[in-house]
Amino acid sequence: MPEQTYLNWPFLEDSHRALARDFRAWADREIAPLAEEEPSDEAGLDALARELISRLADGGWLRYSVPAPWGGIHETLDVRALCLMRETLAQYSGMADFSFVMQGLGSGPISLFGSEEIRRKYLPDVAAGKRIAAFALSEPESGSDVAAMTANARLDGDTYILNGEKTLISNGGLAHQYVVFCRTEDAPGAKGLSALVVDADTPGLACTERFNVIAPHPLGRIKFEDCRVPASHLLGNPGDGFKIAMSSLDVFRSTVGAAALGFARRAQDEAIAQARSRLSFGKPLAGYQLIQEKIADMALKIDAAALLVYRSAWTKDTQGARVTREAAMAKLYATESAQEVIDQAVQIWGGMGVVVGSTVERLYREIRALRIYEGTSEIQKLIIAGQAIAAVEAEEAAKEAE
Ligand code: COS
Repeated sequence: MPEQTYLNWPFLEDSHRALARDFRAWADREIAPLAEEEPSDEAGLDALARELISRLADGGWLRYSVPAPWGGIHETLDVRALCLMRETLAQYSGMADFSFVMQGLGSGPISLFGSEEIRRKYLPDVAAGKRIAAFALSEPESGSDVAAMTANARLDGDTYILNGEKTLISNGGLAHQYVVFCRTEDAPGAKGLSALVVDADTPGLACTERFNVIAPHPLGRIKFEDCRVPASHLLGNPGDGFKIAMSSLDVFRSTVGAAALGFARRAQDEAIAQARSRLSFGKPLAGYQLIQEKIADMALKIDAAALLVYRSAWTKDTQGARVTREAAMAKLYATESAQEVIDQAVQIWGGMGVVVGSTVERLYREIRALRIYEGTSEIQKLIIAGQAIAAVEAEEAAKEAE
């Protein structure tokens, strides 16, 4: 079991400590037996995702994905709980982490901006695992540059007519509903976007491709051809789409860092176990200073990442405001450093570390996408720099105004 002293940090409350303990005990029973499963075909992946969602729902854990009035545990999404749970699941299985978080991210815009009617219609079923959720933002020609999207919806009476394409959508082809970001207004760039909840069985909606990625997860391309979506499925106001997307990412980006942290902790455990048991030149690897240096680097990076992740989650939970900067730092550092930690774990495992099916080999593939999705590392750097410069400019402007 990985080192647990971080659970005593002041960012967490006793309820979080209890959650971490109970959830780990549950995951040990219910998720560990599925951890080695890595189907690469569509049917196998979908079956595994459904099984994981059903187990998480039966355990009551998906209730952390939505707010209390609509089937959830907490009044608002509790980012520290989400982080602890992703961190734990990632230590067992990347797919379990994926299936868990997509219920939250896929329904996050509904939790944050949905009308009472829309929340009541979708969220309790998401919390019960009866509906699978998806977040449809990226397009073939618009990933980092969200404002460049071309999917569009035009109002016709009391329905929107939606056209366009979304790609690399998690749960694409498996989900029961998609939060689709699209252009509805004449306003340029970010100001013209809106968010609509679209049922998967809407005529004109089709999953046209499934992607085979290095760490298999259900990912699809979704096409919308004259899909009629009730106007009541609009989240927030027309033109709020960009803010809805960014506010959702403000909640979930810290949790990406937490998942990376889980992969890194598992890699460190695997590395230490190997370093202690593997003999080389007559003594365990752990007796060599070059190996000790790697283990020290791992421990340092893991603690630094955990500090950034739980600082960001705590800030969001206790201050409620935008945590764009904190979340960007947490995601950037935790994912980049986890990649380095896992790479060193593979190095300590030597040849066995690159044999397909070994735990460190799986982690090596699992971590890679986290440096890309929900904002690439490069985008996180732009956000951090932008905020640092803006803070100095704001201070100067305040001084001038005095
Ligand atoms: N919460 C609420 N509002 C936000 C926000 C947030 N976190 N971030 C930005 N906004 C608002 C801004 O306040 C601004 O509103 P006003 O025009 O009313 O002032 C508006 O949104 C535009 O913001 P900004 O000018 O900062 O946007 P930019 O176009 O400069 O930059 C980046 C946006 C590049 C940072 C953004 O597009 C981004 O994060 N891209 C990555 C997207 C991503 O994660 N893609 C992966 C798909 S999900 S797997």
